[in-house]
Amino acid sequence: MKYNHKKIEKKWKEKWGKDKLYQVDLGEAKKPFYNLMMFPYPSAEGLHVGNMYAFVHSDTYGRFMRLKGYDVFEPIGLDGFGIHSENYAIKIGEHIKDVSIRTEKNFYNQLKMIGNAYDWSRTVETYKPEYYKWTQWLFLKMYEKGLAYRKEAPVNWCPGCKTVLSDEQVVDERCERCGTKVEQRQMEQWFFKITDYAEKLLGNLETIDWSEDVKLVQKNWIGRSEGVTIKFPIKNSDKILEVFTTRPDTLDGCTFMVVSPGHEFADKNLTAINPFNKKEIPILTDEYVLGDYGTGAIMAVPSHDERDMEFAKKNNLPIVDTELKEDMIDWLIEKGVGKKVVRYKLRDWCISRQRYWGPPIPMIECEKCKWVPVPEKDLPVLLPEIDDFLPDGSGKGPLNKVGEFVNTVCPKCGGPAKRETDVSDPFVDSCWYFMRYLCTEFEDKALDKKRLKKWMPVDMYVGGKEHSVLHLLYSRFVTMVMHELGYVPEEEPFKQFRAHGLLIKGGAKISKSKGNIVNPDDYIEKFGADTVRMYLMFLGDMRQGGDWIDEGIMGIYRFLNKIWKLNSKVQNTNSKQITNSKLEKILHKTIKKVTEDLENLKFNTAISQLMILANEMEKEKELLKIDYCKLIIVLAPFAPFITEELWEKLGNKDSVHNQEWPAYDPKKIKEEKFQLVVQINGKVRDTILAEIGRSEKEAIEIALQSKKIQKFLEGKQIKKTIFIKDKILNLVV
Ligand code: ANZ
Ligand code: ZN
Repeated sequence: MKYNHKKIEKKWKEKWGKDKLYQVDLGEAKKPFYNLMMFPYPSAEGLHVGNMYAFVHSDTYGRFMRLKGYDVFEPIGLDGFGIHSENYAIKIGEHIKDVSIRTEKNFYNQLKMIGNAYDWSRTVETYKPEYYKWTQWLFLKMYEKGLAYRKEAPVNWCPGCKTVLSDEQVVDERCERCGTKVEQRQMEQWFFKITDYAEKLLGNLETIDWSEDVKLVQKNWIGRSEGVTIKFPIKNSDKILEVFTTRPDTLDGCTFMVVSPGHEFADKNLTAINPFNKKEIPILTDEYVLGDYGTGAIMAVPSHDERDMEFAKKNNLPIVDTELKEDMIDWLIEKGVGKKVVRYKLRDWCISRQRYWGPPIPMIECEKCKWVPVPEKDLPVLLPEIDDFLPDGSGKGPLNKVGEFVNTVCPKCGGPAKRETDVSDPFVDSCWYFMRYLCTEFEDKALDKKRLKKWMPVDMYVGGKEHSVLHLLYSRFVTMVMHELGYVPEEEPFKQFRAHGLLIKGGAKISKSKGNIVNPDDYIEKFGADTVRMYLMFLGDMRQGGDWIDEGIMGIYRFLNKIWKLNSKVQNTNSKQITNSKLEKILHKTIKKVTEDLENLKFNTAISQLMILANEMEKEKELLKIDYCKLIIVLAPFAPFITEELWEKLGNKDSVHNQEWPAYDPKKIKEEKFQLVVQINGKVRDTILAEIGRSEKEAIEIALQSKKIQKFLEGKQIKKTIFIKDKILNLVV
């Protein structure tokens, strides 16, 4: 029978579903292993092959851990709320609600096709009320803890998406979503106080096993800086202007001061006094000084600082050299004008979005009581169904146009009040989803402490590094807060995180605009999911990414056909069992290599080794069933469908995915060469590298070719030889 991937994959998809093969009893599991992959956000009709790239690596790892005896929990869901999905719906001119229903079906069908070991009983979709009810609850918890607050501040405004963005969503001054250049607008918004956790977010980086480059990006983003604040008295006043500097030793070179445009001293033409030399210096205003870093004011030292120099030249301000060389800090502290401080670049997380497709922020503004949180019992604050969901750029979200939604009563005093009409940033949805997966059956609470104690932190998380300071930083922050509230056992959500590289095609990023989209469905149809999976993993090291080449997939397809045909070489149990030592060795070497490679997420080299083994087996007339079975098990994480079918054909009743990962015997992986020790009359005269398994006759021939041995034997007769196989040859003369 030929390898018919369509029939096989359909059959097992159904059977696995029926048998609930990949469902884990989260309450009872003995050896929990939480294998997580970043859930996708639908911004098109379906998944592209780049999404699949990350998923199959992660799944193969999870399947490996499963065979190693762990109760592997591998969930999936959809990050369907948010601007990505909404912008797509607007583009194709359909309502986001209809688009979501359709894409959910498509995404889940595709995810089933690729054969990942997902627990389909615990999916999470961020736009379902049963999920976002708890996202709103999370907001309330933040609010109760004083970590959610409102302030007017200059915020990033995207004219394309017509909403504000967080700092993390602005990349090179452009919107991370649509690429439009971001403007600054002064607006009142909701913020999460992530800055309170700056120190912990930085310090804990030492304790987690993450890709180093991702840790470095977080470290720089948090941006710790040690410096001093210095008080400058204002002339003829009891006011002072405080600055933050990392260079107090340049104080004598400070010839003017600059405040940010939002500063209370902005545009006031004040004069300050340099506390070191008592010289009078002007206070100017310019936007090169940031309002929300340090104190929003600087001491300008044009002789040492480039920006200050530029500003001084432009405005004809004095420039003097500095002479202070010693550390000024002690002097400043002694005089009571300076204080050591630590500052962070990290700013609070702006979470308000003037858009439709997100969870309404559960706050109510009462004329009398001001801002009042929606009581927990009234959650969820349902997102009203409206036809006109387009953002209008007014600075208010589309919900502001829905009277029945906006007008409400104050939960505190019962008086007239208005609902907040902004929705929260989609990154609020995704900063805690991995905890909800574990608790989907609890309808009366977001998080179950006992459950989280058993399963958190996530054991292995695989995903893209583009989320280094977005999702990955926010998740750490929120988990820290949930830890303080007693829900999560540890502060850190992800014990291990590994970033994967990008999948490209023909040297370019796969994108619609480049016209090089690879639709995984077509390839799955033609070659099967097993081939697509293995090809994606064979393209290169996961961390580096890979270049998809259409022709390349044939190699993997042929390999799986070879595996299929090997089945016909398997001895029936009646024939004699002869161990083939050469094959046995390659088999054990393969188990060793695949084990170690999978432990290190080196999928591509593991596949190469499996190919070597398959080629060796192909040379044999007959194969021992036990050997072939081992091959099938170690191949199973990579190609779950074909291995399951072959496993059944071998007469097994239980799933191949419930077997035990085979052990290898180190003794069977002996070196192929050895050092032949050649003695003459019991004295070592040479050691020669030789292949193992040489006979006595062959060993003598090898010895006689050695120049050293020839010298000792000159004019002598070999009377006797003593030979220990693969060790010593002693010539008696
Ligand atoms: C005097 C000076 C002399 C400075 C010198 C630097 C070099 P980091 O390391 O990034 O923390 N600064 C302080 N607050 C600022 C703000 N709100 N906006 C813009 N610049 C600000 O840098 C700290 C330095 O950045 C501070 O030290 C201050 O300039 C400037 F030769 O003070 B310095
Ligand atoms: Zn009120």
